[in-house]
Amino acid sequence: MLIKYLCLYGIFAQKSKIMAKLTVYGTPLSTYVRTVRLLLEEASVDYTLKEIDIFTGENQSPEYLAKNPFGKVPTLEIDAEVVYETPAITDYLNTVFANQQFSPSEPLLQARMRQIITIIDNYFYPSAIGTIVIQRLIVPIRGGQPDEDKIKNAVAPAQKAIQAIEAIAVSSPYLLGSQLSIADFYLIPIFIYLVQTPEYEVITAHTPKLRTWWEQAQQLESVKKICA
Ligand SMILES: N[C@@H](CCC(=O)N[C@@H](CS)C(=O)NCC(=O)O)C(=O)O
Repeated sequence: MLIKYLCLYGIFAQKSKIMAKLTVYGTPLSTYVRTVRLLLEEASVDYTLKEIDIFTGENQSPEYLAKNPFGKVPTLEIDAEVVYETPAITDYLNTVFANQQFSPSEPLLQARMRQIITIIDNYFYPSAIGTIVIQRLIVPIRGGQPDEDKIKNAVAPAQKAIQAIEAIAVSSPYLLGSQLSIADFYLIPIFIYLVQTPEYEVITAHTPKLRTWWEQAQQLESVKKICA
């Protein structure tokens, strides 16, 4: 009976994988959009990317706000259903299209994955991307001067966050061991930008495991394709 159920589930999952029409709305440069696209790429799932340019305010258009009231990217459309917030999108895709392969089955490792994602969301992204990367890489492109005080104040929180991740990550070769997980898909897009800033060296000075992890992670074909 169980085998029959599993077979039927497998057929259903396979069918929905073939039949569902997936659309990712977002800016290709966004780290969160890249998190979702890395998962889709690693799972070999077909999808359409509809560009929403956060730099021109397209994310605040009435059409986009009707899909995502917070005006953030990414948003995922599955046929007529809309899902926003990256943790919900990645959980859904991992379950329906990847047979949970991007989430460790061992409970403690699963907790570690959630911890890393939450540390990134709450502490690492705001300091590393929200301040350092924006000030160092985006502000000058738009003709402005980086705010050195803001950058200076963001280094310690970024360091604290990355050291907390170092303390709980396995990092051989991926954050939670031998298999890529959603945590890798979160951290890779941030490192892509952070390494381009002079602050990278000091922020990662005490995270040797993550520096080694990064050497490996940046070699992935999916990373070369999505984060180029
Ligand atoms: N909580 C959201 C955060 C997404 C987010 O912050 N996306 C950024 C781009 S990386 C964004 O939409 N920024 C545009 C804005 O804030 O106006 C999620 O998990 O999806």
